[in-house]
Amino acid sequence: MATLEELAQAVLDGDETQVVELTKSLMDSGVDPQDIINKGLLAGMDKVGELFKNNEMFVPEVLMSADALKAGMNLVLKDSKQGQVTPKGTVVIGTVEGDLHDIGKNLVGMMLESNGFKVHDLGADVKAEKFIEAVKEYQPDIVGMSALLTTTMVNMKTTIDALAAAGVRDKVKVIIGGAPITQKFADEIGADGYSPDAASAVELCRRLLGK
Ligand code: B1M
Repeated sequence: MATLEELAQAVLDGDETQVVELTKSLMDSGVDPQDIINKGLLAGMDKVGELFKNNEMFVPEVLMSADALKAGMNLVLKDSKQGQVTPKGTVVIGTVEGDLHDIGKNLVGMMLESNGFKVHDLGADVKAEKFIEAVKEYQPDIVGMSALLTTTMVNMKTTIDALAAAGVRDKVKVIIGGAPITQKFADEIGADGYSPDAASAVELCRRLLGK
């Protein structure tokens, strides 16, 4: 039987085919999807982060690991999404301007979808104007912003200010997250909520909408 350690290693190796095979095998064996995500897929990505930080892994390899991670996540979340009908709420999500990191944001979006939310993903490097357009077009309950860089997290405040200037701030709840983000920062910039990971982002959205 496939193991979670093998899955983590396959993510680290950036071996998408292997990740897909191992994820399927673990799912077929009845392993808890949260364990497949946290102890397999994300455990592998944590190791990638360490090696990247120490200059032992470089951008092309990191991107291969990211693709492999995404392939595995898609399988697990697609499975848990089946059978859902009425959306619990609508969320517009994006990574803020200047920031290309989209893995965590994608994960949050996928977890929200798999828990019954309708998600409009604006992608990465999203300017404030694009968030405003999306709020007007989709009329979401929640706007979610992600940032992974200390240099781009300031654009969360820029976006909140722009939403206010456009007269739509009070129509939505704003939630933020990403590795450098804290509750203190969320309070400082006037966000309605912060969550440290994808699972608690789902809880936060439920709480904010009273669901
Ligand atoms: Co970049 N990078 N990177 N990188 N990268 C970091 C973030 C860094 C910490 C690495 C390091 O030096 N240790 C560092 C930031 C330092 C800082 O600002 N403090 C860094 C840097 C410096 C850079 C560049 C500047 C490097 C360079 O070019 N010199 C450059 C910047 C490019 C840009 O954005 N303009 C860069 C580029 C890249 C790649 C393109 C190679 C790639 C991104 C690929 C992609 O996303 N498509 C990349 C990656 C992969 C990383 C690391 C290794 C992994 C990030 C990741 O995906 N983690 C990262 C090191 C690390 O974090 N250990 C690093 C897995 C992901 C699931 O976690 O995104 O934290 P995370 O998301 C979590 C939570 O934070 C939370 O939930 C998620 C799931 O649990 N969350 C939310 C996230 N968003 C949320 C939103 C919410 C709620 C929760 O509500 C809306």
